[in-house]
Amino acid sequence: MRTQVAIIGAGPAGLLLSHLLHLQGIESIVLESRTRQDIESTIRAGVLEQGTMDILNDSGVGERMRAEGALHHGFDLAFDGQRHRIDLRELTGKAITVYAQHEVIKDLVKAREAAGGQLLFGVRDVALHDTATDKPWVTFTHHGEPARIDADFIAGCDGFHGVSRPAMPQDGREDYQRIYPFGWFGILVEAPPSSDELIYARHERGFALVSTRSPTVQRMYFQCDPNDSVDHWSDDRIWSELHARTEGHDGWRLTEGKIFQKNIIGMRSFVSTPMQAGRLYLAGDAAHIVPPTGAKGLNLAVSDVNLLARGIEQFYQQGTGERLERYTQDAFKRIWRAEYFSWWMTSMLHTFADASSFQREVQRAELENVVASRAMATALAENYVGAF
Ligand code: RFL
Ligand code: PHB
Repeated sequence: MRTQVAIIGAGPAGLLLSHLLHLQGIESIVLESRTRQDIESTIRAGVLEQGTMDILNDSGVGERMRAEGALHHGFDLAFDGQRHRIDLRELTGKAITVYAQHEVIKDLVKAREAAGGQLLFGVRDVALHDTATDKPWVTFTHHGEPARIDADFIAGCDGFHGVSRPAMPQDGREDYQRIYPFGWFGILVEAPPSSDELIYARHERGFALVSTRSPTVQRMYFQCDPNDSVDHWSDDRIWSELHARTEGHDGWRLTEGKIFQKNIIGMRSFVSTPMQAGRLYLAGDAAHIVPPTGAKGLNLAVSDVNLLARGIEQFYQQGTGERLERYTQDAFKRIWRAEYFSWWMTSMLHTFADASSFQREVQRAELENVVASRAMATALAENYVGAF
């Protein structure tokens, strides 16, 4: 097989890249190790920044998001028994949309299929070759048969555990990493929303987040031991923890419902540099990870591939690699802002077992500062909506 761009991974990064390239008349083939059913049902992110919505709308895949996504103009920060609203619209003129990542995936897969795009699911043994030359190629196994794609470019969109980053030359690579000493326990619940907007809560027992998926399905998280097991958490134990961490003095109560999914996720900040070598380019979680507190991961994947698509487009249409050459440099501006913001939100809202009493008081004072100072609240809001 031969194509212009071989894309490894059908997450939001790989699928959107393939879609954006197609709109410019550039061919690609997407290789995905999981099944279509699997990628269309894995529960992950939920918050889309304005810039992400704009890219999905402008590229013609935003119809269902506009109809079914929920536009949120603010969220609450809860601590010391009080809730404080961060008014995103008033502070930034922007909003966010809550629309599940797997719904974005469904919309993109449908658009690629409608356009006759090639998505190969269930591939195995993907390996990258000659990425330092202008004739890179990929080998893999599909339906038990060995296969090969020759391409002009390879886009590594295969997430944190993929094969693309390890295939980058190790000389001159630098990785930046912070692993947090806690995880998030996530649940999906059949219930009406408890709140019109998201609630980020800091409590002595640990962080909690009340989010939503639809009028009938809610998403909630609470800070936990990353090595804990969901089997240790009965529904009753989960509810008592969530009630304790989110409810305060104003009479607001969390609505319970049937818990139909439980999972624990680890938390890390990670950046691998450079994001390109020869004809291999990394995008999304393959190159960087943020803890979910700032809701930035999916949005960064989208902004990476938007840059990469424009670079590849310039290469074919104007015959210059100038944008591609500065891809890492351009992408890094947003990436490090988002890394900073996600680290900051995580540090401000979680409890750290080894924190001294001094550190705990300073952390509380920081939250008070954020809600008392319009300047601080504006900085938080600008980062949250991605106005940078
Ligand atoms: P993905 O989504 O991991 O997709 C990579 C794809 O590559 C495939 N793959 C391979 N295919 C072929 N061969 C191989 N060797 C392969 N190895 C892997 C995988 O099967 C997969 O389909 O990466 P991508 O596209 O870069 O997208 C990144 C986002 O998925 C991620 O950043 C977000 O989900 C992070 N995130 C959030 N981001 C937000 O912007 N807003 C949020 O509200 C938000 N909440 C979250 C989150 C992530 C979470 N988890 C589970 C870590 C909440 C949670 C709980
Ligand atoms: C989610 O709804 O999954 C979600 C929302 C906000 C976050 C992280 C995850 O910061």
